[in-house]
Amino acid sequence: MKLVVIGFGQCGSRIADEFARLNRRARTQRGIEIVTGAFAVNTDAADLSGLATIKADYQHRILIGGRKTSGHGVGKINELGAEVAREDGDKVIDAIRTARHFFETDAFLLVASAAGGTGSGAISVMAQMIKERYMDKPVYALIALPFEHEEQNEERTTYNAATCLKSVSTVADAIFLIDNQRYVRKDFSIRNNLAKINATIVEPFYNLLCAGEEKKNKYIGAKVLDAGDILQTLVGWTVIGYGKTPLSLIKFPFERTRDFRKKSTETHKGIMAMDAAMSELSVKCKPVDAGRALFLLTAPVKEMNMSLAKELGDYLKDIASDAIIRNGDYPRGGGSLDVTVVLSELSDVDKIRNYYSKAAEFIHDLKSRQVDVDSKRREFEEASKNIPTLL
Ligand SMILES: Nc1nc2c(ncn2[C@@H]2O[C@H](COP(=O)(O)OP(=O)(O)OP(=O)(O)O)[C@@H](O)[C@H]2O)c(=O)[nH]1
Ligand SMILES: [Mg+2]
Repeated sequence: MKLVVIGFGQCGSRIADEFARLNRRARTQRGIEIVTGAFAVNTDAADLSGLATIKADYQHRILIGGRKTSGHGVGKINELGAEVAREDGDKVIDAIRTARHFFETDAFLLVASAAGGTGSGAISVMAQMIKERYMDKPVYALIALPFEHEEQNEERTTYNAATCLKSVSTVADAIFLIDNQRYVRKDFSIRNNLAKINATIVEPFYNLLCAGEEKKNKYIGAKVLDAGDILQTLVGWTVIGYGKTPLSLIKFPFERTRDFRKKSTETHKGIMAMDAAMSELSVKCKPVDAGRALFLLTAPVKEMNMSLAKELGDYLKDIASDAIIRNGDYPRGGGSLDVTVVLSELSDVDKIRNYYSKAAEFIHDLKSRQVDVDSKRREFEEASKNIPTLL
């Protein structure tokens, strides 16, 4: 599957940059393309120049809102992010057409954080513009949710998240949810941590996007998971997970014989990888709430067999009992057995529901606070009523 990836704001741009890096890896390791164009859009000129892989010209690193923000961001006011996108969105639409193999693109992936200003505000406006312009291609969003400490310290964070998620859910065909907090690794410095987090966020997409693009026979699975399967799976709220089991983990003396024990070992490794993928889902959710799901098994060809794929399918069906499940196998890789899982069409996500109710409280508090402020101001002005001015 081939994507045009467009990042908005600081977080979105960095993750889009990571997708550009993923494409470079696919090209050098596997000789295939998975990203037909990568773009970064921001109101902050300095952030754009800090990217590594996205082409460093004004058509790929696109500055918007120059007049309103003088290139310094919108300071977490996502209404301003949305306004700037409405005014300058055409710059992005024009740039997309320059993507090298644009006609081969299967879908758009728009990326932003929910809690900032630029990305949070711009992503839904741009999703709408792109959908109107390119009606035949689905538009997906990938949204990074704030860290716990950001939610605790700042009401605006929750408010931005709620308005961003609601808006984007009304226009995008599917929304990948990414909970930053679940990617925290305490032993890295913040800068490295974000870089590490971004690499971990995009990793599950590598095999998923590559599997259907392989041209060489030996890398084509018994059941290929191609763009069609992915497009059919992605609807509404979506999470993604990825797990791997090293193949050297469990060694039996009869490793090379095709006996029962070998088969059950493989199945065991497969289930372990799927378990890892399910416990590393990008946002906590209940698999029974999924209406659609897919899994991809990636492993060296000698490690795969039909019963393994069937066992994994049964296993997923047990925990995501209401989902239509699609699957595929991808004979690639060396030392591990990898499983990518996508759960989509989720009917409920606790975390989002929480944002909605907290933001509603915040709006209510804000209104009553405003009434207090107004009456205090009136009293204050009243006190100066009989004082002459010098102007
Ligand atoms: N995963 C991830 N999250 C990030 C990254 N950079 C910022 N964030 C998160 O994104 C949110 C802040 O949004 P930004 O993307 O920095 O904001 P922006 O869209 O540039 O908007 P303004 O700076 O307000 O104009 C916070 O929740 C951060 O934790 C990143 O590189 N990776
Ligand atoms: Mg910014």
